[in-house]
Amino acid sequence: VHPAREVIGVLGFPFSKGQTYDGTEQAPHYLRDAGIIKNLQAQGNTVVDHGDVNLESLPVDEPNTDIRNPKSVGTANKKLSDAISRILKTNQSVLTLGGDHSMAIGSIHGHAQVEPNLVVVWVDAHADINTPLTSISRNIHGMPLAFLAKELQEYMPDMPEFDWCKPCISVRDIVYIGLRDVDPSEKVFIEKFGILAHYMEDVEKYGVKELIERSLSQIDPSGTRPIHVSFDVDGMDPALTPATGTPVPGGLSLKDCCYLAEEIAITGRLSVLDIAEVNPLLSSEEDRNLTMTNTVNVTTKFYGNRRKSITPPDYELPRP
Ligand code: 4U7
Ligand code: MN
Ligand code: MN
Ligand code: MN
Repeated sequence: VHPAREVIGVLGFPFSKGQTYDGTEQAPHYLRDAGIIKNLQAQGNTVVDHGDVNLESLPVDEPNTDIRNPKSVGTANKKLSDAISRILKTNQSVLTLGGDHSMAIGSIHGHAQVEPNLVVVWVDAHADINTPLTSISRNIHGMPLAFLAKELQEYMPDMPEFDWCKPCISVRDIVYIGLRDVDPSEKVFIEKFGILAHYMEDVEKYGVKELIERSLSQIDPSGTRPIHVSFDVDGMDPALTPATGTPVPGGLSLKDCCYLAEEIAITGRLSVLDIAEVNPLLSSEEDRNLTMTNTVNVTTKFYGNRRKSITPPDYELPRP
């Protein structure tokens, strides 16, 4: 069994060029402001804040490239990959605060350099497995898994900006939860490769309890492999996380997400968690606060906070 990574290293990735809206680059700031680190500490975790990945001097992309912003997305994610590997090598786990979901390219790549045996739990309304040739939007946040999965490479055009990114996972290492807006091309990949995919319909049909149990045992029957959770907040219902760029109605409830996160925490094998697609600039202040509150709440559940309540190790009952 993998040695537990007891200290949480928090790393911000203030980036938005994987899609077209400004705002996700400010999410790390808003999530820290909403108390994400204080909450983790209050429940007894040791947390080290590594600040944000420095993205000040990224190359500037030409406007009419085949896909949007290949240079800046490629360069930023290389930096993220290196930073994640560096932190994991000090035996901390990593909580990556994105950033749009193109961040999974760097995050999973960096993780795989240290933990080549990782499995990926992808919580999202979307499958994010378009290639530059199948994508309608041309936005790289809809493509990260195509960059990462070995089996997809024969469908990938040559992309010099991503030469550093060697495919490092198999389609067999991925399980999706929460899908409800999958493009035809993505559906073909899922079926062709038999990728484990749990759609919202399945959450309804089997309930979150059975689905999580099944997901974890399907992807890793031995229950020994390091877990990478890539959590796109649009996997949650937009009533809970309205401040996001591509909301899709009918998503995971707060209860679903808490249960999922609690079960992942219980495995003791979470080594990287991405929080992606929070966009503080796309909603009213009220909806922004709601999004931060719910995102922070679920995040703490991944690190041992329980709805049945926990007592910090140093708590002492007062005596008169
Ligand atoms: B996200 C989409 F076409 N599939 O490729 C695309 F519907 O990280 C959406 O999950 C991608 O939020 C959404 O642009 C990316 C679209
Ligand atoms: Mn999504
Ligand atoms: Mn996504
Ligand atoms: Mn999105």
